[in-house]
Amino acid sequence: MADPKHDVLEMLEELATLTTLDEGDVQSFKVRAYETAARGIEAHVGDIAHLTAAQLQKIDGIGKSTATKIRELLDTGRVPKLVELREKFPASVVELMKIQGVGPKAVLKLRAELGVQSIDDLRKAIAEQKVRTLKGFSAKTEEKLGQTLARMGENIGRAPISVALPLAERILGTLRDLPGVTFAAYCGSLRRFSETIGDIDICVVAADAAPVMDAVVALSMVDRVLVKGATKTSVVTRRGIQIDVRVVRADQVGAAMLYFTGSKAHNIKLRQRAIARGWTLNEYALAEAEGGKVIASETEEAIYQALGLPFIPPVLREDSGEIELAEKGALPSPIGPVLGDFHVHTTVSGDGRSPLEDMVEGARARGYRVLAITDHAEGTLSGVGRDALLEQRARIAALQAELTDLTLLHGAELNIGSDGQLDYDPEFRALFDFCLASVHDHFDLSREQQTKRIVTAMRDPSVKMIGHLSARMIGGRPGIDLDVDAILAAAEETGCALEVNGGLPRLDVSVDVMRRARDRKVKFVLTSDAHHQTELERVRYAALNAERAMIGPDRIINTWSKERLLQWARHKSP
Ligand code: DGT
Ligand code: CA
Ligand code: CA
Ligand code: ZN
Repeated sequence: MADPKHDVLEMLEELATLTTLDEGDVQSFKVRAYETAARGIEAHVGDIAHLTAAQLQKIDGIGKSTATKIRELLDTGRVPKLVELREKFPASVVELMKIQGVGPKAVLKLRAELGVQSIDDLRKAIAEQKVRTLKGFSAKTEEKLGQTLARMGENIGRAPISVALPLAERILGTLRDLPGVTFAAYCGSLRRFSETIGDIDICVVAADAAPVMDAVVALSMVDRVLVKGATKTSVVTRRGIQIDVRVVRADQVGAAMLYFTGSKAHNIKLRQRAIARGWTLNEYALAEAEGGKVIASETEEAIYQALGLPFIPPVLREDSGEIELAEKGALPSPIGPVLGDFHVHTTVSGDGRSPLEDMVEGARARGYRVLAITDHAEGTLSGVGRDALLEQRARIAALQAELTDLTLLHGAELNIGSDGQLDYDPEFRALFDFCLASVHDHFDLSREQQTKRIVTAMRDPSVKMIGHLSARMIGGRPGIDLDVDAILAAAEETGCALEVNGGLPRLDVSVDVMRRARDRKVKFVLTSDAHHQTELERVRYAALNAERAMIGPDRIINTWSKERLLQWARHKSP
């Protein structure tokens, strides 16, 4: 097993989902138990593979029956309870729970009374107006469901990047461990860092392709095999995600990665450049059209260079002007080192999972110069009262006394109320070094109200940054309705920055909003919104997203000098 901890977490998550269905209740005691156990495992430092069931039970949140299941998974790879639940609830039924507003009770009812076994079945049932005949449903709820399905539209069947990326990394871990494998990487939309992923494409270089193909079909998450060929295998996971793995030759891996990274539109433009030079470009090589002499194939850089272009980062390969910019040598500069994080939680927030000391240690390990501790303020469900915050301030001051290079800022993530009101009072807020403010509720207000509440928060002197502007969850909740231009104008006018949240379910602000801000003097901050020490690394996802939107380092506050950074944190001005 490549990463036992990851496998255990995945099992607990699957057990929680399936048990939700089995019990018909999201709040069921058993579901909670799996979720608590997952948090315990996640927070556990050190190897879990060698722990006995009794030792596992000593980890916070793990009871006897969960400990037994973990051992079953680690020892035999087969957990009878999981097998039983999977038989009861096939993947297509579980998928119904992804629809917003459809809970376990509704899934069970739709299945028992209308025989709905998949999203397609549900579409049909809605079209035939059968759903409204069920007890607890009405014509109105049926219509709403139809609208939700329509809105999910082409994203249905696509996996959010928060699911696809960890899955892909896990598969790569397994493949890289195989003897004879010298290279394994994902390409496709995942490498371009798209928000949703149709399927996961992986390229592998190996001495012998057969063991790689065998390993792919033997992956623990595989539900069914679509194709198993000599060099290409496609499988579908139990969560319905397709994975295409191709074994390619070492001297052709550049051409393969370029081709399978896409996008298709980017590839077509490149191929046109090749043709104009009397060459061909495919997944094997850039070569002369006549005679087939290879010009470049081993690296992407060599192929771009032969085509008269600098290397184009994968996140830009959408044919949205990147080739033209590359040709002129005008691609935006890469985003330089990040000097610090401005959105970080600790165990003082109800939902934080690492103590202050660990978060500070994590920041130090990353070489940060600045770290703002921003636990949830009292207006949020998991928020903190004044006394606890003052106590935290004293702890931060004590830690600061031991630090030389790293400056700690004490802050809070304020909640933006429905009218733009903020937590505490202006005097108390003025005592913070740095506050961000974010929307955590009232998602259904009108565009006008949503815009107004955020602009009101931006104008408050204590608010230096708006956190996760739209409050969306990719693959889950849609963002709030906003007049983006009005928000951008207010950001320009007030100097209030917009957060580029690197949490994968959020990635908020979106690339789309950043693109619309390109011609304005809006400032951005890359953050991790870490609730655990290990999540500090998510700041790199924020950087990738800023890169996708072609936002240069001059607009990203936490790549500036430390002096300038602190000045902004205190006064909202550069
Ligand atoms: P997805 O999977 O829908 O999120 O998006 P992609 O971009 O990963 O698309 P996919 O998996 O169908 O194909 C992977 C890459 O392979 C794609 O980005 C470009 C390349 N590719 C696939 N089919 C074609 C094709 O017909 N022509 C060209 N030029 N490239 C193709
Ligand atoms: Ca793909
Ligand atoms: Ca594919
Ligand atoms: Zn937060």
